[in-house]
Amino acid sequence: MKLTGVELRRVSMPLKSPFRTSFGTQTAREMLVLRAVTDEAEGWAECVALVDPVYSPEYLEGSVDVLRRFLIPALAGRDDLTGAAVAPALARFHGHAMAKAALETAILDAELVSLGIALSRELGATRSRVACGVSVGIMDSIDALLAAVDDYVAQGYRRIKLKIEPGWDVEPVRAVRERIGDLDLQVDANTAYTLATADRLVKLDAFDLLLIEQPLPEDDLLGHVELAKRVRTPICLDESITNARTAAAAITLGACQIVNIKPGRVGGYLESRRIHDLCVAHGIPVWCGGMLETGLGRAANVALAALPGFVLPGDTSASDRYYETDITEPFVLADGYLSVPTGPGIGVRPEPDLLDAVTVSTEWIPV
Ligand code: OSB
Ligand code: MG
Repeated sequence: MKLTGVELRRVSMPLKSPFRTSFGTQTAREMLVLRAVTDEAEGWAECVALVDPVYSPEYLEGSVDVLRRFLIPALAGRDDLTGAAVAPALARFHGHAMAKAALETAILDAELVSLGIALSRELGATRSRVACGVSVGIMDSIDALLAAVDDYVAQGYRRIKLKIEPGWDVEPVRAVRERIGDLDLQVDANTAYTLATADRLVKLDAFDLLLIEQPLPEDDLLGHVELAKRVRTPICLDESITNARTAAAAITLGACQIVNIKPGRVGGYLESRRIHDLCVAHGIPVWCGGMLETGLGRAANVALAALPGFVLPGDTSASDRYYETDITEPFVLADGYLSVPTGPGIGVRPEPDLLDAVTVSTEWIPV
């Protein structure tokens, strides 16, 4: 396969409701959509970097720059391009996992479309549908939180994840646990705690949570080892797990008992599969994280979440959790599950009119 060029689109999609985490509030999802044009087929992907570098060091305009200036040009002049060849070709550039993941996914999609193979099959999926959870943001009041949770429970979500930060933790978790009975419940701190404020996390042991996600800063693996001795609730890492090597280190040190695999954060679906395989070998449960994806990223995440080691429900919510109108055929929850796409590649395509309606700017990068 030979790459002709990549179209980068900046897209802005209003969120149905503001999403507040310990690092900020999002009211719209602005992201990049990539269309890779090859001599065989076109491939699509989204880059999940946020506008500001507040979740990880990457940010949208940084992704545009590194794609245009370094990553896309590194794929020029080869006629044997495959999805698997992308990461080695980009390896000399440090960081920028989300930009690399988007480029790899778009090329892999083009390759699999040309071969007529579904991404789920290529990755080794063993299920045709995946159980879904929902990530619920920090709210202005417990009443508002309970109303949102009631609504998600009524829609059939199989587990609830609450965003927490110091001051929004024990009380909301207690209130939601009382409200939902024994439905699976977990929390995500997005690095908002330190060992000094960890007493609040010890109190969460009373609420039978599945896990506490990323309580401490991303580079504080030893802090998580220490915290794991103080809390009974299993610790799950998100931000800290940047590739299979850091996953192996975290597991070996005892910094986590569960891993969130988020394809953008780790550089793509092929690295995600390596982390999955490593975790299965160590008996570590995994689940698929999310970055408020459109239908493009959701399709690929659902394919990944269908691998056998994904034993916990993911943040793979239905399109209407996020958007009034998705840019693909919407993903619809059925009995708390989403179906794994069966078409070739990621299995979905943007609807041209819907994509155009949310496109802010378009740039063609020839190679
Ligand atoms: O930490 O998992 C996170 C969204 C944006 C950035 C980071 C995170 C999240 C979520 C939402 O929790 C997951 C989703 O529903 O896509
Ligand atoms: Mg998280």
